[in-house]
Amino acid sequence: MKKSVLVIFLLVGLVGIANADVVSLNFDELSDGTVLNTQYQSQGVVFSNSDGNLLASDDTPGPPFTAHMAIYAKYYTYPNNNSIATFSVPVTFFSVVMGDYNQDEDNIYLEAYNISNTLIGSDSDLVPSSMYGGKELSLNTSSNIAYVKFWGVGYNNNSVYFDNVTFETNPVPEPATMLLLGSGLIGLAGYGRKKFFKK
Ligand SMILES: [Ca+2]
Ligand SMILES: [Ca+2]
Ligand SMILES: [Ca+2]
Repeated sequence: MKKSVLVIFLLVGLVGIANADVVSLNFDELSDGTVLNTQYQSQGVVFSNSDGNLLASDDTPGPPFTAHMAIYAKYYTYPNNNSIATFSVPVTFFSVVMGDYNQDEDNIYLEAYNISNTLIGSDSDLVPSSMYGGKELSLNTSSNIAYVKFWGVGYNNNSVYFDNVTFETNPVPEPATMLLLGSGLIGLAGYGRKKFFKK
């Protein structure tokens, strides 16, 4: 019996692995000043910002940032704004690194919303004033994320940079795989019953 349970878990695991798709963006391939809003549309995400375009920057505050990273165009004049990532694929995991060059404490926030604009996940942290670089925020959701908002609140120019965006698409088992899994389970049930009657 224990063996069959193990096999079922293995099968379920394989279905998940076969269909999960992880996208990681580090913006390193973009040249300084590139508008990155629609650069990754074919991978299922479009970026925007409540204050205009997002640009690739070759600044390097510190790890885990790597040049290039993202910055919003008018950060000197309007610090407290939202960056938004909107998905055209079913996403259930998202992470992003946010931070800047020391100077100020930065409270960083991440929120995920579904298609009905309902909050379905969030994360937050504090980037200390002594820190050159950033921290990672992440969230997992049980339903699909339509878009995420992320922003910082700080004393000086805010947490203007973000980098290392990762998102995972919801593993949706394909009909063929489900059929295979179903027949496997029926087979296992038969095997288990045979073994039981032998005893
Ligand atoms: Ca980077
Ligand atoms: Ca800071
Ligand atoms: Ca700051």
